[in-house]
Amino acid sequence: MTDTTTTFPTTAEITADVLRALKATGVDPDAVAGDTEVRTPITGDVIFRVRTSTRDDIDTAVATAAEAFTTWRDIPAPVRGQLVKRWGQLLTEHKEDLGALVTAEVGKVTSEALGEVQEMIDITDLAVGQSRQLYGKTMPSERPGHRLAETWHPLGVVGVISAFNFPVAVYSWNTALALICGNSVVWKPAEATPLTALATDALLARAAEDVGAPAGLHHVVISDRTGGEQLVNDTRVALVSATGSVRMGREIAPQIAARFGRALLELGGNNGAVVTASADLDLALRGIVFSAAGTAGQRCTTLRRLIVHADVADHLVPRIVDAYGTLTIGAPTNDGVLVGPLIDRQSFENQQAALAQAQQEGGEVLYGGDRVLIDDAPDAYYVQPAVVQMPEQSDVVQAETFAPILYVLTYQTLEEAIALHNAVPQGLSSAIFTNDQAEAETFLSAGGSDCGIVNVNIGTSGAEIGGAFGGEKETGGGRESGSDSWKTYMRQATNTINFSGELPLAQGVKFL
Ligand code: UN1
Repeated sequence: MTDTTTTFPTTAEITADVLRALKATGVDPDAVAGDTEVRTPITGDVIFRVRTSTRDDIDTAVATAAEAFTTWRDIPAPVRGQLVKRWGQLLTEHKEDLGALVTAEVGKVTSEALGEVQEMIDITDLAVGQSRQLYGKTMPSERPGHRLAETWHPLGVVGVISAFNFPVAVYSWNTALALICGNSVVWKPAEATPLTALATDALLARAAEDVGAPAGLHHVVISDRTGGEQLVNDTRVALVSATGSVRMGREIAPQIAARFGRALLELGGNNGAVVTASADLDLALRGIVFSAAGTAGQRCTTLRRLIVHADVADHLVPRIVDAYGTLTIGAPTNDGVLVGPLIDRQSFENQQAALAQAQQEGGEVLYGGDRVLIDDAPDAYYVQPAVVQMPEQSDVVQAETFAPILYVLTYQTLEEAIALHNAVPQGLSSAIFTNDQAEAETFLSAGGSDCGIVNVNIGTSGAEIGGAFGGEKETGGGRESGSDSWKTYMRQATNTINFSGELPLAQGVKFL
């Protein structure tokens, strides 16, 4: 339903709040002003004009980062952790400022915007601890008086290309770990979110100053795709960590491979949840609605495919439709609103095209899909999240449409459900709702879900930072955030140390 209880913010009010948040985080708006329009999806209007980086600016950023790396790599990792610790403190202090910028540029509802900043704070905590745990193994040597070990060293300059939908959290996953591992970072944020990026970088700059970190360790470059391409093709950028579409991944992966650079790709998701006949449907309902309609369907972990047992579909699906009817759609700054705007008109058009295609392929729209026109904001794109019953797997279900559409498919056997679930090209996140341990374990097993994230009795979105985040198949195979993702930002060296005074050769080889 449309939010009619509160007044809609004006573009002038949003702009004033953005300027306030920029200043509070240490960004001088005049110093970053330029010609490129920044719009808020809340009203669709321009809130700022930002200066974009030139080719030379980006070249200088990489050169300076490469130079800073040569100092930073020799600073002990736990001391490097102090930079990230200070950054985390500043992020905590400025949680609301950054949250306001996320809401203004992305249109996330306040609670989700603050959640995104919390995710940044969480990863800084993890990275500080990790800075004392860059473990290498020691292995027994086959030769007497020898020791085998491994050491982990930083890579150099890490290029981070981030997407609009998580404008700062995913960047922070990369940067917090890259920095404690001894790398420097050049960041190309999404075109839609330069201001959130500038504020985040300003807080990192302050942290660097406070702890006396070397200058030039981190840079943000404001650019369109050409800036990203420049980082991708710069041989000084040792690792490119890129979040975006499969199409982008297909373009950049071969370019990075051609120069033997490293890539960490987090591309599309087309996430599914299986609901079995044994599931707690109350719990499933809440998990499904948050994952499918939350963030207006614009998470890479958004639930897009519901695979429900035929025996419970008639109990569950009407309840999802009813719950969708209660979701308040409107200005993300207003209390009680759960569904904010889509990022732009193109997203809306993509949603409409997918719904039309779904209907051509035999789908029936059970709920939503209409634009919610707001009188005060004719250039903003608010939509009702849609639920579409599909007769079977079809082309539209195979594609990720970055808007809130939940396709519903039914099944009879768990084997059939798993086959349906895995029959898409993407492999990011997945879930099963069940109270049957054997069903859960089957979904978690090697022959179960083929995704990088496999959940039980929880939706597909909203992962914690402690686990590794990423996916298989067209999702690109990268892993970010927790667990041992830190290794992606380092290179491994194997050491054989001989203290025997002899020179026995391995494998019993005799020579000289
Ligand atoms: C993304 O959409 O790119 O698991 C990241 C989640 C969030 C991160 C999403 N913690 O939904």
